[in-house]
Amino acid sequence: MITQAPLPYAANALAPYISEQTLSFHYGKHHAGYVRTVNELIADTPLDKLSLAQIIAQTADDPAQRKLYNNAAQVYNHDLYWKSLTPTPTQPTGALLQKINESFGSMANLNEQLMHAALNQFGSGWAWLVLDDELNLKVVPTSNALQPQSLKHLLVIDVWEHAYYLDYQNRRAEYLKNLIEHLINWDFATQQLTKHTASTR
Ligand code: MN3
Repeated sequence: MITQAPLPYAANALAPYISEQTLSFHYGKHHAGYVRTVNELIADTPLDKLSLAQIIAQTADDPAQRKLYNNAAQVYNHDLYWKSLTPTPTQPTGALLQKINESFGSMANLNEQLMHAALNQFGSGWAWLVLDDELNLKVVPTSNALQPQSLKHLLVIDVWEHAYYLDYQNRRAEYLKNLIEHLINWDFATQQLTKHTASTR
């Protein structure tokens, strides 16, 4: 059995950029629904003893387990999305800022790539900041529940309509601009960078 990680802030903490209503539905209905479906699918099977990461790894390449993979990946993706946001403004500094400048040339270029990947994702999906095999930062879009090949995730942006439709209707660009300018948790991205670079030594 898996459990839903708590929201790292109050449901009204990201307003006015993401409303309490959006966050309540998103966490309490959408995210919770994925958790419930995973638990229904693994109940009374050997998978019930595994962690969420193990369930994702074991089902990723198995077409017969597509429904379980999709729901399990969505549980992980949302956990990462909540942690990728914060009501307290942060800026990249130190090793992260250096890495951003090496990989993208500037913060402005990174933000532009995040915007481009998220805005141009056709239909539902995610825009990720990850470390590639050479430990360069990369922006990667994925469709629906899919995760990037790299498991070294720094942060992720939800571009499913349920993430913004109550607040912005069809204006995905406005949601993304507000999120990128005001809500990204660069301190969390720094923690992730430290974790992922330490584990390869
Ligand atoms: Mn979502």
